Amino acid sequence: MTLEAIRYSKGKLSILDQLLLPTQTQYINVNNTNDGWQAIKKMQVRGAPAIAIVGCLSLAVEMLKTDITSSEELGNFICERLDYLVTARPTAVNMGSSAKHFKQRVTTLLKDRDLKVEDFKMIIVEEIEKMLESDRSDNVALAKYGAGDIMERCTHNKARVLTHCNTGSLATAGYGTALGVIRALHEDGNLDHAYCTETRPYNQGARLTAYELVYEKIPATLICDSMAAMLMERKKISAVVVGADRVVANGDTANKIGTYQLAINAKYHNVLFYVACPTTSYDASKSTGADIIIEERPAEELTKIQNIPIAAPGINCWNPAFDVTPAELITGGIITEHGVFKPSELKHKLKPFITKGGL
Ligand code: RI2
Repeated sequence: MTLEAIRYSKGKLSILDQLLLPTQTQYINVNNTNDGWQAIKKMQVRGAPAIAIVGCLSLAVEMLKTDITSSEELGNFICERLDYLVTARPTAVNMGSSAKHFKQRVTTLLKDRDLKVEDFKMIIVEEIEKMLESDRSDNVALAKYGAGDIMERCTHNKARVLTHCNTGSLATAGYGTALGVIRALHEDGNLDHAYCTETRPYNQGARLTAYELVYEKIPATLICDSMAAMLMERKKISAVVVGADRVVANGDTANKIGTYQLAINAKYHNVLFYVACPTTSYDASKSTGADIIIEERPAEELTKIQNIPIAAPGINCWNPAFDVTPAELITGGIITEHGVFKPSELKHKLKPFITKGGL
């Protein structure tokens, strides 16, 4: 059985509270978009694809409870709730793209004067529900491409891979992106060892990725973020594979803080550096990483762990949650469900798969 971050059956949504992992496994109900917004903001659910899926499913759950009788009113309600959900966290593109896509669907469906309000509602709800399965199958396809490329290009018989943050079943609808690549290498008997960083300040690596690796019985070792250069120098790492919160047109990539320094380290040590990016995490509307808004989170995430103070009281803190890795450092390539591409070819290669609505 694989880990399930998101549980959904028609009109019922619950999520694994990721703030309590790894010590407690507790699901919480998400009954409406207010609950969805809170869960995303507090990071009870996190990871770029999972944020959009839970946000949209929270809307589906709420829609199924509404008794709005006019299509115009329902359309306004959907659009207003989508705009609200986008405000929870700014850096990952996925919720924003989903909102754009479903708002465009609302506009299109409202043009059909014969469409009954109940049918309008069910079309949107069912399209949202499909996000779960398509995210999972995209991740499986992406992981196979990534594992294949690493084995073709690495000089070792089996790969030793370093990853950062959490990009597994807990960050997605299932299988994972960068962690999916590690999973695929392992399933094919091609993984020598996986290394995961702690991922300070919020420890998604130590709490979540390490949990998934142990759960899946994948041979793995945890390191502090500050050990990455030493690891690359001493442990014959074949590749670094990380996820993405937003990859823009030129290939610049926003991902968890600390990704940029891993890419610099990888370049220095001649280690292939890959970004796993399902098309839903690609943003063609922004040209370079300078256009990406970087979320800054509360100082307490640095100064406390599980509410226990670990820093000198009164010290100033800066807590950007993400950094931008320049495309030129992505030496392995950008792994998508359609293949592995150089950052410079991404725009052209993904063009056929991007619809106007953003998904
Ligand atoms: P995929 C996470 O951010 C990390 O940046 C991680 O790389 C990404 O989301 C996972 O999403 P946070 O939400 O890479 O934990 O799987 O702040 O797309």
